[in-house]
Parts: sequence; structure tokens; C-alpha cells
Amino acid sequence: MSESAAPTAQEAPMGAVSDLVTIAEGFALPAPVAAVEPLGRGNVNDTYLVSLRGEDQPRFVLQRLNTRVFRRPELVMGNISAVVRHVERRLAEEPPQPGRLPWRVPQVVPARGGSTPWLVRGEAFWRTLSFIEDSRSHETITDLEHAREIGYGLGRFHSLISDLPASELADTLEGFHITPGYLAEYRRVLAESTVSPSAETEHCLAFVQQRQDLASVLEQARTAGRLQLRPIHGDPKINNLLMASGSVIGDGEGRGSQTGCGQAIALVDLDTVKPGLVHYDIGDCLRSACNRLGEETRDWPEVQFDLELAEALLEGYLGQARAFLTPDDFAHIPEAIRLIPFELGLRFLTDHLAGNVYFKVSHPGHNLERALVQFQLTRSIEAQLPAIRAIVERLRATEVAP
Ligand code: GN1
Ligand code: MG
Repeated sequence: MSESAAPTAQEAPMGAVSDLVTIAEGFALPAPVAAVEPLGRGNVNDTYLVSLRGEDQPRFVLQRLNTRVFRRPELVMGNISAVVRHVERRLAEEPPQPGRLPWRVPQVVPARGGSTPWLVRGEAFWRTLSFIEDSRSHETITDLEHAREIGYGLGRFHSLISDLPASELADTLEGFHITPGYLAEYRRVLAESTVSPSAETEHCLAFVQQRQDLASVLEQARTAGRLQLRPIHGDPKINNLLMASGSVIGDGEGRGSQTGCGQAIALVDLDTVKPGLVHYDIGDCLRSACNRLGEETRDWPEVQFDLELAEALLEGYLGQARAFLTPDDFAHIPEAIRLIPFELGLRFLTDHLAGNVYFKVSHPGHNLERALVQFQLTRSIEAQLPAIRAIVERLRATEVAP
């Protein structure tokens, strides 16, 4: 994928609120729309929360897909529908997990009177999904239990899609998470960049220079047949894992027993579901959750990879996922933990050098700051790599209670 090839700098400005209401009403919602307001902090798509008129109506998530990134948005919708169908079938077949709230899946809402689950208005591609009520998401990690739940959530999702053949999903974002491709793109953009050099850019350029040989570690293992393509989420960062905000778990006899508050109950933002390596997801989840300052901090010199959080997260993950991981999968987890923050830093840096054409930015230098955060995180991971390897090895050898 060429992230910086797009000619225009930013998303077109948001539509007026009345336009958004009209667009939302183009979907088969159960009641008239009361309000549409911005939701979350996506770096690529525009996302809104839709409330309906009347008591106790469910809410919905309206999104405008960025079609400069997702060039075939109808294939994105096809992948989402395939995964939702598959996961629902699996959930219907399996017994409830004791002590756990049910896993939840967003529903795709069809367009009113149409045969598609999307609407095209001018150049814009819109779609609507159900909102997962009684949940909350976090921009930064709270504690070890939160980390364990994030790991559980990713493992649960991977486990539920582990028997969906990757060949049933379209490649909706060619080159996504293929680090050598991002490196080639970086070199191309750097050669043409007119961004004035600064101490920070020089620091980043040197950082990449020293690590370019690491870029192909996962792709080489895949080409050699040691790692296999599977369906993956593609973007399991901390704020895409939803935690229950106070529900009660039933005891099966109509009585509520224990509170499930804080349990992971859904993994949302399914746009990047496609064939890939589970390692992309593992690396992305850890780089996002084990940096206590979060990926948007400006205090990049203070960024660290927190080993304790990583251990708890991996423990939660393996409690669900160990059954379908091979010895080669385990062996590549530490490298993935190092590679994915490096890759994201490279993507942010490239976008900075290209003039911010891919990720939304709120101020000049925003992508450079984000790159510095990811590179500092990579440096911290590198310094702790022997300990990370020891944790993965210990968890591989120990059966962890799910
Ligand atoms: C983008 O827009 P959002 O936040 O869902 C990006 C991810 C990055 C992430 C970093 C399609 O995701 O790959 O990890 O920003 N998504 C795409 O915050 O490029
Ligand atoms: Mg996303």
C-alpha cells in the first residue's frame, strides 16, 4: 500500500449536522434520528454516534469510510459481513464461558429500501453499525487487570475467527503491515520530501537507518512457510477493545450473580479485517496497550514499554489463543512486538515527510510527534527484548487458566 500517494492533504470537511441526520436516516433504523455527534478519535475514517428519538432506543455508529485509504469499500463491507456472520455462528454453537459476559458483535445495518449495507452520497461512502451499549473504551491502560482483559479480548476474537479460511476474505488494503513495503515507500518519499529538516526529523531518520535490516523479519518467515496467513483484525489498538461498564452476569437461572464490569466484551472497528499474520495484531495490541502514556503523548522521551502490562496482556491472550498457535508462531512473537511499533513510527514519519496525506492531524508536526513516540517505544522494547523472550517462553510452557 502506498500511504503517501494520495494527492490531497486531509479529509474533506465534515458535513453539516442536518446532512448527517439525513444520511443516517438513509439506513434502516428502528426510529427517527434525534442526534448525530462525533465519536472516538479515528485517524482515518469519520465516525459518529447516532441517537434515535424515543425511550430506550439503541444507538448506532455512522461512519464515512476514507476511500483514499479503502479504495474498494464494498469489499471492506463484504469482509465485515463475513466475519460477523462467522462469529455469530460460532457464538450460537458454543456453551457460555463461566463467569464471563457474552461476547458481542456489531451488527451491519442495511440501507433503507436498498440491497446494500452502505450508501454513496457524492464521493462519500457511508455505512452504519450497531453501537455496543453498556461498554466503554480507553485511550490509555488503567491497570494489570485491564491489560489482561485486552489480551483476553484479542485472543477471544482470534479464536472465534480461527476457523474462518483466510481465502474467504478480500485483501482490502494491499501492503497493510508489510513492513518492507513501508520502508520502500519511506525511501521514495524521503528522496522527494520538501519538509525542512529539524533535530527531531534527523533523530528519526537515523533511527530508521539503524534498523532497516529488521524490517523483513515477519515477511521472510511467511515466505519461508513458517508463518501462515489467517484472518486478522488489523487494528486491535486499546480503544477498539470495549470493556463492560457495569453489567451483571446471569447465573443461568434468571438471577444476576457477579458483576462483569471491566470485562472485555467486544473488539470493534472491523475495517481492517482481512488476511494477515496474527503477529501484526499481537504487536499492534501490545504497542498500544503497554505504553502507559498512550500513542498521542507529546512527552515522547518518557515513553516506555511496560513489561508487567505486557505479561498480563499476553497471559490473557494465550488463555484464549494458545490452541491455534504453532511453535513458529510463538517463536516470532517477541520480534513482532518489536517490529509493529517500529513500522507504525515509520508510517507516521513517512506521512510527516509527505505532508500529512494519510493520517488525520490536528497540528503541524503531529505525525512527527507520533513517530517519535513509536520509535521511543521500539527503543524501550529493544532494551527489554531478553526479558520479553523469557516471558513468552514461560507462558508458552505454562498452561494458563482462561
Ligand atoms: C489508524 O484510524 P484508526 O485509528 O482506526 C490506522 C492503523 C494505525 C492507527 C494508529 C487503516 O487506525 O493502522 O495503527 O491509525 N489504520 C489504517 O493510531 O491505516
Ligand atoms: Mg481502524
